Amino acid sequence: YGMIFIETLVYVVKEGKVLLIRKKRGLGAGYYNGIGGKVEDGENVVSAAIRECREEVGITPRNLEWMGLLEFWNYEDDRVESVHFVHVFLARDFDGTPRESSEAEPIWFGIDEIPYNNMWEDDIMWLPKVLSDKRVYGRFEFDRWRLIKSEVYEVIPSK
Ligand code: 6U4
Ligand code: NA
Ligand code: NA
Repeated sequence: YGMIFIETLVYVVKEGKVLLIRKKRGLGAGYYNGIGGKVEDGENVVSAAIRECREEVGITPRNLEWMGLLEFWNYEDDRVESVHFVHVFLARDFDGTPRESSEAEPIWFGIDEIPYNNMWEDDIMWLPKVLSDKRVYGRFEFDRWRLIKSEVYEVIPSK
């Protein structure tokens, strides 16, 4: 059985623009993505999300809104190679000024100019919902990093 990872993904939205990073290394290098990474020992999900924002682009998000959970199941033939549980957050304000790091280059995009063609293939299935303030649950299966199955749901808020 493969490894299980708990990860974070933060979308900073301000003045009609969203802050993405162009990842310089690791999983998804060259793609645009939200800011994030693995939750480490002794951290909770929110503190990991804040730490990744500081490490990758030098900003501190002010108020993280939890927007959902994504599961990425990566298969190699019939074997599960890894499973990623990714907690997605929105931040509408932040402290600091975005700066480049060894991991990432920060770039602002208009909400209607998000470069989905240079992002993970699943992003277009759920990110528009998150950016219109809907919570999501998604489950995606990849075979050697090719998307083979996807399910996306909007989470109904409880009264
Ligand atoms: P290291 O260098 O090990 O600390 P780290 O930045 O913690 O790496 P990495 O590079 O494995 O993590 O990247 C994890 C990030 O990639 C998480 O923020 C979630 C994101 N991610 C993975 N698959 C994704 C997908 N299909 N769509 C998406 N984000 C994905 O939008
Ligand atoms: Na990271
Ligand atoms: Na990390």
